[in-house]
Amino acid sequence: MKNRAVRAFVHHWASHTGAAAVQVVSPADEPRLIEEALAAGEIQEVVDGRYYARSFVKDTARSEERTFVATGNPGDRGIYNNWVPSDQIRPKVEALMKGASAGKVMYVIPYLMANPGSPLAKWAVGLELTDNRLVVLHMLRMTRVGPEYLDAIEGDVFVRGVHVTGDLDQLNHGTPEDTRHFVTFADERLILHFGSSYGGNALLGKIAHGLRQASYDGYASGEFLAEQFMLIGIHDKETGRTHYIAGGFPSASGKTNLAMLVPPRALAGRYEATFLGDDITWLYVDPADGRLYGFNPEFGVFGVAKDTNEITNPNAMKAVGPGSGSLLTNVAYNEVTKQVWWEGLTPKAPRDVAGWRDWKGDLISSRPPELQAGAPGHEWSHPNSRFTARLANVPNLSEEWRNPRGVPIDAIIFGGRVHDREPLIRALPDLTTGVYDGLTLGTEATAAAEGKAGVIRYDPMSMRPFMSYAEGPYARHWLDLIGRCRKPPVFAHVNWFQRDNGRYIWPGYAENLRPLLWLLDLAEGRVKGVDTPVGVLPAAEELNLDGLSLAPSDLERLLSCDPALWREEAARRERHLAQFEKLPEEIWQAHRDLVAALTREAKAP
Ligand code: SPV
Ligand code: MN
Repeated sequence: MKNRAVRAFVHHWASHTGAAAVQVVSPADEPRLIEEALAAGEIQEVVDGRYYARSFVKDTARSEERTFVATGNPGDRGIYNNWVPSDQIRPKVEALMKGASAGKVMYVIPYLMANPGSPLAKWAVGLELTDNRLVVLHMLRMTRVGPEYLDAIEGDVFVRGVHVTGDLDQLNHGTPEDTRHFVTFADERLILHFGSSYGGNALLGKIAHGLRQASYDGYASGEFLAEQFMLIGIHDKETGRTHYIAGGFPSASGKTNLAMLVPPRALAGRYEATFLGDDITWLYVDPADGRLYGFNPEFGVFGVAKDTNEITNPNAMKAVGPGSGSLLTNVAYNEVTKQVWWEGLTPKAPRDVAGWRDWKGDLISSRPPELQAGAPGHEWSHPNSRFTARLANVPNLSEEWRNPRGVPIDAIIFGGRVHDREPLIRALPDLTTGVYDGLTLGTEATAAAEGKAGVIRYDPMSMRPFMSYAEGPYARHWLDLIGRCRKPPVFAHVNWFQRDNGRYIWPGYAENLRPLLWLLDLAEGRVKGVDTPVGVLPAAEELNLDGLSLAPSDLERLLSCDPALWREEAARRERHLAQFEKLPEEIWQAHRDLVAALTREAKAP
């Protein structure tokens, strides 16, 4: 590596962490690293060129409580970003990292979170140092890796990341003495993560750089947004046109399934859905045409395995299929047949349990017979088990995925899990109501997550765990940036999760294409919809339901809004928004407009 700042950074941290050796990684190292990881027992072979890994049992997901944003400016403190002053936390993390990689190789991973030539490329250059070979194998799938990306820059404009695994058994997980620290020093463009080897805790390009650092950079420069959004193209073979939709949904609520969807059979003759991204979108306005452009800064998919199957996500099944080189983490593994299984892959776990081990590595055959088929709390796979696949293996990958400019965004949608109040889709009249809607995005706690089942957890723009600066300025930046568009995207809120006594009313998955087509029709004036206090809803006959049988009463439920439930929600929103300092007046006005419309509805005869 030629860049002086890069060399100085590597020398400093190799010495600080006590690493025994330093290796610069490029994609050509993949076969050797795979051989080494197999020999070391860090991964095992899955039939036809795929690999399996188990994490430490207490290290299976991001830890929001142990994730911090640190800067020198107290004005960056928000409600959700866990802000701490840099000078307070930096010595603690450095002390924890001191000597903690002794005897290990420090891998140097130069990467780019964009296509080369992207207008945002300068914000996309990063360097991750890690003492974990499995993290390198993940990074080789999730990011564009290569020394050339750093050799190409002059000076020191790159994100510096250091990942030290730590002694995973000695970190006091979940106790007051928990020593895990995942810190983004956003105003220094420095990321220090200690105490995990899993997902976003360890792959620093993904959410530490791709979301936390990048959203801070986008705000500080005034140039762009970085959001936890999926990105999909919808191609109409009749008109020859393709529209692009970006969408924010809280973690693990179906972004990957939506982005990879295969149109239902009755619509497949006319429409094609193409994949651009399933988790992160960077957005900017091109002054040349005044449009919002977006691209996926990632190179791979780190998708939830649970419930992924041929019906929910056939494209994901191909992306992780034979010959894909994918990694599977914390699913169940059969060491005899070298197969993998996870809950929801098939309706029932394999009947012949010979050779099968659960995600913790325990033999299924050693369980009491009544638990061998799995049971709540005794699943074969972990609920946050994941597959790591390269974008190039996704069958419906858009041809535009290599376009450095990205794609023009026609619509932005938000969606959470809400069982009764949110209709299937409601279009929002303008940017301000769109931003207001994003800030009040909520999802119901499931039994597995914190909070009481059914209670709304607000997740502004689906960025709650990734916020790097305060919510008020965040809203302002959204209004200002998209406000520069001469042709701004349309906004809508979607909900696939309405229930009637526990039964999902909408079939979801591939059928989710239908409300999106309606939104595009609305944007182009082909349909009018029905005005309601919460936005424009489809008239029943406007939704293309070819090939789908839906009871008329279900359709009515899906396309209506209950003002009484919405008035309760408006009161909750008021408390939610009141937490945010410097919230733009336009957002409060949008809130008051909603309340006034709901009140008028209540008074109407
Ligand atoms: C998420 O939790 O939203 C993810 C997975 O995308 S991780 O990268 O682990 O954060
Ligand atoms: Mn995510």
